[in-house]
Amino acid sequence: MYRPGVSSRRSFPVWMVVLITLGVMAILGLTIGLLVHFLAIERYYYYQGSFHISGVTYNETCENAASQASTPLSKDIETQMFNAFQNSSVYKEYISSHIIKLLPYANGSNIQTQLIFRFPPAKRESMRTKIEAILHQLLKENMASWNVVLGSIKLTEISKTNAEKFTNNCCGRQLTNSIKADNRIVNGKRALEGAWPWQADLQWKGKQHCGASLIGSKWLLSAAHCFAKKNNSEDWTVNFGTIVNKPYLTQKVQNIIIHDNYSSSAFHDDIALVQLEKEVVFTKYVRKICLPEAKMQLKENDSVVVTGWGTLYMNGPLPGTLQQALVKIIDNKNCNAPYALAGMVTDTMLCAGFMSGESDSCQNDSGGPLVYPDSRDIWHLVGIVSWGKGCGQKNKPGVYTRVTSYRDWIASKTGI
Ligand code: 4AZ
Repeated sequence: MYRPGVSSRRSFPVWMVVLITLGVMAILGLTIGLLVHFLAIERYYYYQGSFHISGVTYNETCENAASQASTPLSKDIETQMFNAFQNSSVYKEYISSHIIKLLPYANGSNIQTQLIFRFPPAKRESMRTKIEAILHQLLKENMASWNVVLGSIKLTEISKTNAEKFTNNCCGRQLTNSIKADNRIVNGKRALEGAWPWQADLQWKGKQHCGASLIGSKWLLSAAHCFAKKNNSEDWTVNFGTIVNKPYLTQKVQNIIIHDNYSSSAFHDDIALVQLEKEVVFTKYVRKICLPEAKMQLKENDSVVVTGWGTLYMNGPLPGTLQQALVKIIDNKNCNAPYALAGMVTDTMLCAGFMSGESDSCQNDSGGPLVYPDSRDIWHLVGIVSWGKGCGQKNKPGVYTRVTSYRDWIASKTGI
């Protein structure tokens, strides 16, 4: 039967057309988005590069301090690698390259490096080929000076987690982007997160009392005078992180080892070890500092950095956020001048600061680190904040326990 107004052709209601269109657009959008995300958006790629050298046998991982013997070779390789990538067609994608290990290998050593690049996933294969070619060329050019075994080069992509684990377990490495981004202690400046990841806050009965440095997963180095009349492990907690009231990590103390010859009157042997109840898991914000070799020597005017949550001036307020100050090494002879510390500084102490005053450590910085970067920017613990005549006073630089003098003592108690 004919019914006017009713078409024999079936049509969809308007709402359904709109819904279907929206659905198709959403699926299209999602597909394009995912394609862009996976193929065009840049992400970080981590590689482990290795090659052999003949002649010299090194045995070190970055978990321990680089020895002075291998530093020139590592520095040379790192500099040349940096230049090679900076001056290559992949300079825009290049982020960093470092030596991680030098291990014994058949009459020589196996050199392991870590390389970081940033590029879109679509370039993965071509980048790999280019990186390999640049490394190959670099090693060929330096074959004679480094004794490279050509043909031993290997490049493996590794996961971000594994790459970070390598660096986190190294000693003396700052979080890379914490270094330049921003620029008390006395006349210091606020430290960025991850800049001094070995710095610990020693709290006695819940109050900020001293500083300390993480030297192993279970060990901290601090000053003996922090524990004078306060040597009950249970009263102490160890915090990590830059803000006193917002620690990343809190650890309990198992044992405190104070140097047997510590004398409170003369501040001799002002050094102590703090053993943690549980091992610290290293992260980019909690890492250990390298210990210097006993024979390492610092010169007058060498730049070092002291960090801590100590007072901003004598009997002044506490800052709450970790402070850092650049100070200069002052030779013991100059430091002991009659107008300065007049013979009170012994061989097992070192002076750092400025004769003019300026920056200095102060109360509650005690036990904290005085650190020195080697030529590769790997930081070493050279001093422990110990004592001073006031803070930031003219001709009265800060006095630190000289860590190189206690290298054997530390090894005998900790095995580090
Ligand atoms: C202190 O009282 C203290 N200027 C620590 C370091 C310095 C002075 C005093 C060095 O713990």
